Amino acid sequence: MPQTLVSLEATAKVSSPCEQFTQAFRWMLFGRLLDEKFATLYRGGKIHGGVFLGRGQEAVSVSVGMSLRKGDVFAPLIRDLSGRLAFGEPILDAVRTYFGSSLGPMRGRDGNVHRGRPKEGLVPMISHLGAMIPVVNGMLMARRFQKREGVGATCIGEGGTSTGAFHEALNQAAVEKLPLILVVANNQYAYSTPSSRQFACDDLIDKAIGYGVDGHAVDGTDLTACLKVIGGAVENARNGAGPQLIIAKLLRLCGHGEHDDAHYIDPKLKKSTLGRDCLKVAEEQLVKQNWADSDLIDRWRDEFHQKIEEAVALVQREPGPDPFKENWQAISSTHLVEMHNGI
Ligand SMILES: Cc1ncc(C[n+]2csc(CCOP(=O)(O)OP(=O)(O)O)c2C)c(N)n1
Repeated sequence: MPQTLVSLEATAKVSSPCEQFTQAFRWMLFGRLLDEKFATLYRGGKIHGGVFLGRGQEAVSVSVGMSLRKGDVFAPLIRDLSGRLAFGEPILDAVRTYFGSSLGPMRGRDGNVHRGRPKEGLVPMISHLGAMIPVVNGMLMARRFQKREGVGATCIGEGGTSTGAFHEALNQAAVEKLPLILVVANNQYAYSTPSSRQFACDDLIDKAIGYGVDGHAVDGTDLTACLKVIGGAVENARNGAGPQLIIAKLLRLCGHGEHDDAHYIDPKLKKSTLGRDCLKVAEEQLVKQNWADSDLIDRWRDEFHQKIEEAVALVQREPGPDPFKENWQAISSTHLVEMHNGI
């Protein structure tokens, strides 16, 4: 396997604001371009099943992935391709899963986003609607019993906050003072349901008071703010402050999935500050600060396009799963049991 395809670069922790911002922008750009490739392949009939994009949510997602360390837990949702990459997921895991390659982490059994590397703290997704919060709680409780360190982060949409799983798990995390970072991307729509039909409090951040946890509001279109607020919340959880609820406001800049044309999104919202594209905002900041110029950004774009094309070309030649040789019973599959050892 070409080494360049393992991952973009080491998730080394960076110190200066310039280094941190630049690295975050590169992950955002890489995630955006990979998402766009999946959308193109889907439209060309090359990917079966759903394709779900994180367009407009990359600043939030990358800030979560970059704030975590080795030994932490990350349970990403469907819009977190950028955050997965920043956390250290190899690009090939994403491409192999979408193409159903038997060499992928789910061995061709999943069509899109329910992949992970549990041993490395990257939890395979069960559902978008609250199910991952109790899973992260359980992993954090296990770590506590084993006297191991580490925090756990997961993301959810504002629609997911209406579920029982969200309520039960956030309440449990609060009572147990777990180092849970729960990031809500309030992208204004749960599929086609607007947030006015989702919750009746003035702002979702008010829920932090009800659960007795720290709450942080952030502009999800502003990378600088996301790095600061999400990074700060992760450090709070690491230092024993208990669960951290973050509400990031933004707008979903795509359909729920690529099968959805998002015709229902209010045009006024698209023109508002919520509708800003976080990638464009970050690019403008990068240039304004003299941390990069448009030539350098174009070179990064070319570099990522090349990595993506190489990965797609490689995976297209890989075989799908052979049902005569596979043991596909989830509970008894040795592969999955092995993957879960040591959590
Ligand atoms: C029980 C259940 N009902 C419906 C769905 C289909 N579904 C998946 S995600 C979703 C909307 C989620 O909205 P939100 O939580 O706001 O997240 P977003 O998609 O905006 O990121 C729906 C209706 C599902 N997966 N499970």
